[in-house]
Amino acid sequence: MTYLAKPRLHHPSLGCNALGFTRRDYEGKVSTLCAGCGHDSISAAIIQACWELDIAPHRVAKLSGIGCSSKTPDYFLGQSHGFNTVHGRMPSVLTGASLANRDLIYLGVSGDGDSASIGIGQFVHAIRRGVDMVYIVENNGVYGLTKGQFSATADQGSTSKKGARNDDTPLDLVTMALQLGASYVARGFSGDKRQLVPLIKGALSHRGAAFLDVISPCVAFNNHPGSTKSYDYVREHNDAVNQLDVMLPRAEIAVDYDPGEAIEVEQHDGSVLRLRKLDEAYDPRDRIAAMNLIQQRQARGEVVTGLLYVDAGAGDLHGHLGTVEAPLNSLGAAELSPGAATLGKINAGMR
Ligand SMILES: Cc1ncc(C[n+]2csc(CCOP(=O)(O)OP(=O)(O)O)c2C)c(N)n1
Ligand code: SF4
Ligand SMILES: [Mg+2]
Repeated sequence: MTYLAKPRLHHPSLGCNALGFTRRDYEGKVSTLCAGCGHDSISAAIIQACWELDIAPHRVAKLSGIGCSSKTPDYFLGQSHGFNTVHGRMPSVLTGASLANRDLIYLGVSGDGDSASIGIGQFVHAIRRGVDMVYIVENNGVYGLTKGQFSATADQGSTSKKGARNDDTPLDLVTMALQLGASYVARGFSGDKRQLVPLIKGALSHRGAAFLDVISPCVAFNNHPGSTKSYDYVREHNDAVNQLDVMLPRAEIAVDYDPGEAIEVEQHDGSVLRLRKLDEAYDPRDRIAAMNLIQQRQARGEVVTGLLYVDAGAGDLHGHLGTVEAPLNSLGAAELSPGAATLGKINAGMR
């Protein structure tokens, strides 16, 4: 029933952002996912983050693969560019689009099946190349769309709805992203909007490969007592290392943190990430420490969340390749043709 359209009427009391848009202007079609699916909460957090950051919807390109998670770009940012790729192929299409037009903000949305199984090679290379993007995996530990088979992120010893045990070793996409050189790495939980919205805002303000793994329970197939991706399990085992707020260069934001030790990280665009430490010893600028902590806590069955790593000075694929600033479709013959004299020099150099 994806033909369902939301009423365009805006209540006059709805607040506007600096562009004059209400939150409704960032919504998409009515979701057709199961009621209570974590993925819908992530869509709501993306809407909130883009609205709060005053991002014009037409400046966003949202790309996805196949799965319930990959359907979600239809349910947010209805005025943005969108491309739904073949299963697991979102990262390469996003890479190509980003190279062709660096003016847009690239938001890749994927699932644990889409990224950790069929698309694992694509995930690895997009991260390793430092594509300037926000890459969100909506991680429920199962292939929701095809009725709940274990995915590669399902924990060893966790059980399916019918009681079958998963004996395979899980892939941890956060640890992989850290090892592959992602410059902004976070883990969130769809049931914690207060934590998730700032994590997405920080990622949208970041230049380089930003990766977010969001635990997102599948209420139809993976929300039972033997699951480690259920609402109950994640609430009980969630170990948040910090609380983030994003301060834009133009506006002071009131932060409702309790007093405590804080770290401030300034990003390329002048925005400041303010992190209040919940784990006093944790420094999100130390990649190795992040990998160690995740492994230690994982061995204890805990789910570490928060902004796990950030390198605000990291480069991106455009910097590595020295690409032009202008979108390729705006270049004319004068920029594209080197001219007879230059061609002559190149040819002479090869003789
Ligand atoms: C090439 C190909 N192989 C297999 C499928 C079947 N298929 C559709 S979605 C999916 C997995 C989706 O799992 P995930 O990415 O975790 O998304 P979720 O539905 O859990 O959000 C599979 C295997 C397909 N559509 N295309
Ligand atoms: S099957 Fe699972 S992942 Fe898919 S919409 Fe339903 S609850 Fe969400
Ligand atoms: Mg899944």
